Amino acid sequence: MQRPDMSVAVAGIKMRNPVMTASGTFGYGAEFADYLDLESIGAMISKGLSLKPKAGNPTPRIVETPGGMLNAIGLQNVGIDAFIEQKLPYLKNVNTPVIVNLYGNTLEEYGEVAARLDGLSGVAGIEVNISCPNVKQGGIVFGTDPGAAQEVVRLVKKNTSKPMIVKLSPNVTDVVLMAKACADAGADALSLINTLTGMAIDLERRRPVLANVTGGLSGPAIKPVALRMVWQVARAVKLPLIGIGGIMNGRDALEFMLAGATAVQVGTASFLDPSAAQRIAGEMEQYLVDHKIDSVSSLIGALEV
Ligand code: ORO
Repeated sequence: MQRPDMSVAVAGIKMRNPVMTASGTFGYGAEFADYLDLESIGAMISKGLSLKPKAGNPTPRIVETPGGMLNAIGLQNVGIDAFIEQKLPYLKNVNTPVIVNLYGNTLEEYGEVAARLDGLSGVAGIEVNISCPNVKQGGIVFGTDPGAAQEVVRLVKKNTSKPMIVKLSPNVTDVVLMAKACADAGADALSLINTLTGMAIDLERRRPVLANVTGGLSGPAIKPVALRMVWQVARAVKLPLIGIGGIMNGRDALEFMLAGATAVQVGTASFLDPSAAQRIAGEMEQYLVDHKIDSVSSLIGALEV
């Protein structure tokens, strides 16, 4: 048998396989080059970038929890100009699509960051973060209100000709409502889910573990929630979806595709195993070989209910 066709496309971004690296878990790409072949994965997504550099929240800002971890990084990043000058030149020499995750402290800032990236070669698309749970301004403020989300999506759309993915928050009552709002406002694809707001307590010190008190929960603990949300959104919205949430191996990734995702993002797994994204793509391919399936795209939304 020939090797299965692992390629997929999300909003015109062609990928050799469905495995992308989730924002904030893969640095700016180069940091991982010693651990995996950057040309073995589907796409890379940068840490969320803002107009100005940002130091993030005070430490401690990461803690392990049962089946997962909490983070409260606070969107630390080098700023969009430093990314373009210092990080992008390296990435341009890697034959893998680069998607830039971006956010704004204000509505206008979202538009401004998107505008700086427009027309730049080496940027295959953008992912708009309206779902960071760890900052007071920006992020989730726009991701829990359908009207506010639409304002961001419309403004970014006006400022970019690149494919626009919008990253949704699970910290809402009705994720389908948010997905529809973003679709109506012009999103080209949706990624879901960002982390679930949680907290950890140090009993002896009677204090929260994280300096920020709360953080975003990720890892296998959230996979069932993420699968449910991808499945619900897939039934309600026509856009391509990118599934995220506790994907540790190829089987997890394929479950997201059955639920309706065209591609997946690997995040927390890269902290345990920095080569996880490459390994997961290989495991997906092996599943197809073992089950005599010719193309991974035939599994998208193929769940029988
Ligand atoms: N953490 C998350 O869990 N999601 C985000 O979008 C951003 C952060 C962070 O920088 O704290």
